Amino acid sequence: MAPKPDNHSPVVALAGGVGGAKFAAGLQATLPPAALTVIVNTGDDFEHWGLTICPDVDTVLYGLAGVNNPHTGWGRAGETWNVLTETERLGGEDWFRLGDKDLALHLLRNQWLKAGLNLTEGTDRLRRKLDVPSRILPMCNQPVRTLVHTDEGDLPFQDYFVRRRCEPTFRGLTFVGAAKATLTPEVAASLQAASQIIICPSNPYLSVDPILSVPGLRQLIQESDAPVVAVSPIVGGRAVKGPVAKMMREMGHLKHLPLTIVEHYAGLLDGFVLDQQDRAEQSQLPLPALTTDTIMTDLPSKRRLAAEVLQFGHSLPGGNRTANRPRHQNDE
Ligand code: FO1
Repeated sequence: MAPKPDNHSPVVALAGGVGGAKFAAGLQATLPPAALTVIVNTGDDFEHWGLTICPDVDTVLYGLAGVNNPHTGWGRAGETWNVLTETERLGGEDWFRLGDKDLALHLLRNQWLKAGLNLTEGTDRLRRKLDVPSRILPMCNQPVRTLVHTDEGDLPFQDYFVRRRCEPTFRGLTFVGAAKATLTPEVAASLQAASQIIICPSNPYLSVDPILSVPGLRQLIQESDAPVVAVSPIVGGRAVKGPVAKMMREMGHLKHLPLTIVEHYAGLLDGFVLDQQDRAEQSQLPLPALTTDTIMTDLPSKRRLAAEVLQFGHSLPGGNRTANRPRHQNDE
């Protein structure tokens, strides 16, 4: 039986950007202080204005610090845009909107990275400065960059997502650099000590797969005694936010999207949480499922969902996943 959550046996969440950050905020508000560790996608990271930008790490950081922009989901609340406006006036690139407060964080992190801190250390410094009680762990310290294959050719992730607004038809992904990435001691230790592992309602292809592409990470989840639960990012056959449903359609998945996601995570899950609007899909699922309201509009709804998912996870035996274990490239 996996241990109960405390500072030594954390609940570990795998998260991408906005959906992951919202759910992680609910977990943080529900669990004892420091009982949550969030492993975050860095496949969206890129270099812009000479700075390393870590959108998902920062979205989780700002969300857990309660300083995020509630309208966009990314960036800071109460942001100003002086640098961006002036950059635009001088003919610089303005398609990726970095606000003044956000930029301050980037300048500082860049200094630390240049001085020799790794991304895990830099992120930990930032979360302490923002009084975040949870640990935020980048999935790895080496650069892994998501490359999106589209009908218009290959696009770096932010070009596809922000500059092109996910318009090109999706054909597939490569996580460039993943094969050379190494598991950090912090990520490995947190997964080994986890009382429960939760895959947040993030895009399985864009946000979670890069995390699972870090060599050894998938195997640690498969070997864990802790129950592993994924929360669906689909509500009523559509994405709550972002392009997941569009991408699934472009891959030929036209219906039964919750089942498609469960199959995508085959061999990893003990349980699945789907939205009440997709209730009809539950009977198709080959594993225990919880059907509930997964829409998170405010802190009480985030907290309610988090509490339900935690309770569901702890009702599951865990560590019983070998029967439906798939053959993955990095499996023996
Ligand atoms: N998303 C946008 O759609 N437009 C932006 O201009 C933009 C700027 C931005 C700046 C900092 C940051 O941390 C995130 C930002 N995002 C922006 C969000 C982000 O690029 C994506 O939502 C994620 O990469 C997908 O999870």
